Amino acid sequence: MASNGKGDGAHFALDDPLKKVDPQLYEIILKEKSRQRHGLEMIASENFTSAAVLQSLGSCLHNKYSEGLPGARYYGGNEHIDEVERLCQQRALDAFGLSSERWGVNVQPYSGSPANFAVYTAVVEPHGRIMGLDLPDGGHLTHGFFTQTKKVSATSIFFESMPYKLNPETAEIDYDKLQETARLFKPRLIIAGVSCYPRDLDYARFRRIADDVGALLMADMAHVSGLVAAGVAPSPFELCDIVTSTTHKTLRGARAGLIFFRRGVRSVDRTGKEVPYDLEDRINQAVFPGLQGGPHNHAIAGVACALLQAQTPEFKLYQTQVVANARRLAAGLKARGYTLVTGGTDNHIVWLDLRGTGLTGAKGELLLEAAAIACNKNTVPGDKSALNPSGLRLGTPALTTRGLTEEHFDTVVDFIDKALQLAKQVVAVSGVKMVDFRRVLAGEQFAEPATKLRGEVEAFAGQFPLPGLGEL
Ligand code: DSN
Repeated sequence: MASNGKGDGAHFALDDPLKKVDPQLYEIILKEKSRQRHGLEMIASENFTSAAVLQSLGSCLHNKYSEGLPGARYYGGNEHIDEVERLCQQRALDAFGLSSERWGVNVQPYSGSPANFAVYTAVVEPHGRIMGLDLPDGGHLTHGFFTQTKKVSATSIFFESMPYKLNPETAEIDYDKLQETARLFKPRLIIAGVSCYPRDLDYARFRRIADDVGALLMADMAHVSGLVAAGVAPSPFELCDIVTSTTHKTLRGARAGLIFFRRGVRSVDRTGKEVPYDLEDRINQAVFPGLQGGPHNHAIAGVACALLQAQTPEFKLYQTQVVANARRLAAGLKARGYTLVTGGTDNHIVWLDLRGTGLTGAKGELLLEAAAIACNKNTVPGDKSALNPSGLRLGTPALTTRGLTEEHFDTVVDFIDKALQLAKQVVAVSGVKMVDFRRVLAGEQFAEPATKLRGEVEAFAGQFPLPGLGEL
């Protein structure tokens, strides 16, 4: 429908559909749906959630305020909201094989970043010390990123953060150096978590380091929580005090966050007295009233539903395929001469190092986007600036949800290679400046090969169903 963007006039009925009330917005959503359907989604943190999760998100639960916890709310009318939240809590424990005697969970964080910040405010005093993997080495902003000139993340503004890094030789986490630095820095909290790292974490090593310096150990398993639930990646629960996660990446649920915290005995002191954990109240109070207001009950329902799905055999098969596809993607790219950070993958991430190709992450990302392949530029270990990264992060969760298997990823490798070869040809004409690269790519000289490649990708992607979506 053509649209003037103003709907059908000044009046609307509360039951009118979006298409009628707001055709401009409706059309934008349809365009995004088409982009998702006809492109290849390879952003490692994205996924396509199910119809049942989307239905929960669009439900009447959205309308309700419920500050507080189940059974202790600041608003009336919450008997069913309490049921939803308790169901979500129980399923979160079940999905990761946890007993409610040893673990509790807060399911109210709006997403992963607020979940992490809530933990810090709960267990670290203002300007207390935190250690996380440096962002250019694959860590997340919320793990404390700062530069020489700027405290970028609020974690580094309100707490003192000290990064640990990858070993430049192996590109794997430098645990020896982490131990050495931790002994000097004496952090209150160490974070074992990543945003771009294709290898399993050694939680036992993290635990030993945390114990050595008397720190709490928090895992941020946002990227791998689906793999953990399916048992295809190591579980952080046995060895950590606190575990946070988002719920919409490999876990494939609604967008939200979770904080798991230990209950029961933390240690036994020299006199034989048991020292209990004191995390539960601190963390619950940091989430509300410390940082958040009313929980997003529709999202909590969407997470509850995804956590039920995460306990099925289908989900285990899906996660096994996610990893198999990532391995095939890595092998295919290596066979074509590309360099991968760490040389391969254990999980859903493939980390491409473009140094030495004449390309940067931004140029690679732009050309892939022109070819309807979505991924993101990413620093690689050794990069001097997070603003001009030399790598690309690719992921398999979203395409695996659409049904792609290993042989389909051979075709995906072919498309990526074609796009990056084309990018090199563009650079040969444009030179290194991004502004010139954009201009030459958009110009006549490369219109035909770029359009042809995009057409091939769109025809390929269009064969695979996009789950979960009805009209929109
Ligand atoms: N977790 C980030 C990512 O990996 O894309 C977003 O915050």
